[in-house]
Amino acid sequence: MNIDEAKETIKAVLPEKRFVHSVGVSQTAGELAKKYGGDEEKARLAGMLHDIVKYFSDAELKAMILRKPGTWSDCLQYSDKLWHAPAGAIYVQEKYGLNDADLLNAIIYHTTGRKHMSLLEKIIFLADYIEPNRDFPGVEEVREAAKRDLDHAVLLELQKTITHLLSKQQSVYPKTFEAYNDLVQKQI
Ligand code: DGI
Ligand code: FE
Ligand code: FE
Ligand code: FE
Repeated sequence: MNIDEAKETIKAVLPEKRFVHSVGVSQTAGELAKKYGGDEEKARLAGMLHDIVKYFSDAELKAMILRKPGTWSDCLQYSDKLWHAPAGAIYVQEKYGLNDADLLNAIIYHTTGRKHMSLLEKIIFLADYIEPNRDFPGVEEVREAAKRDLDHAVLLELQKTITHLLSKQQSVYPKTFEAYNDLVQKQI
């Protein structure tokens, strides 16, 4: 599947606003890949597809995750907002035969992050947060950091996300904490 095919596919299944977000993530991911020495094509494709099952029902997402158990399956014990990420990877693998492990992991972990993220995983995690259509408190700070230091930008995103979840007394998926701890220990 190439980027144009991916774009057509998501245009058909996503509402306009989510389609525009996905195109923004694709473009931002391509720019980050160029800047940080990643595979631009793969970054753009992963960005385009990352939210492909966002509007599937919780029952469908849960069934997909149960059908293909893995390290991501524990997300079923946490917020249902996490489910579209691993389910999206399962979907593009089964429906479109995409088998690149790094691309699939970038989709699986685009919402939560995890420790020891690959370059592509960091790029998609960050692009999802800072693409041009995003507008929430603190996003500009992360955009600025992304121009200078990828790890620092990912760490800032994790810090802001965790803080936001705590402020609303919501659960935090353990892999999100692990991602934070992994990167905070690398900062001087
Ligand atoms: O699908 P998007 O809206 O583009 O963005 P996303 O896939 O990053 O979803 C983010 C949502 O997930 C946001 O509303 C916060 C929520 N969320 C719930 N629990 C957790 C969580 N995000 C993280 N990183 N960790 C959690 O434990
Ligand atoms: Fe998402
Ligand atoms: Fe995100
Ligand atoms: Fe997204």
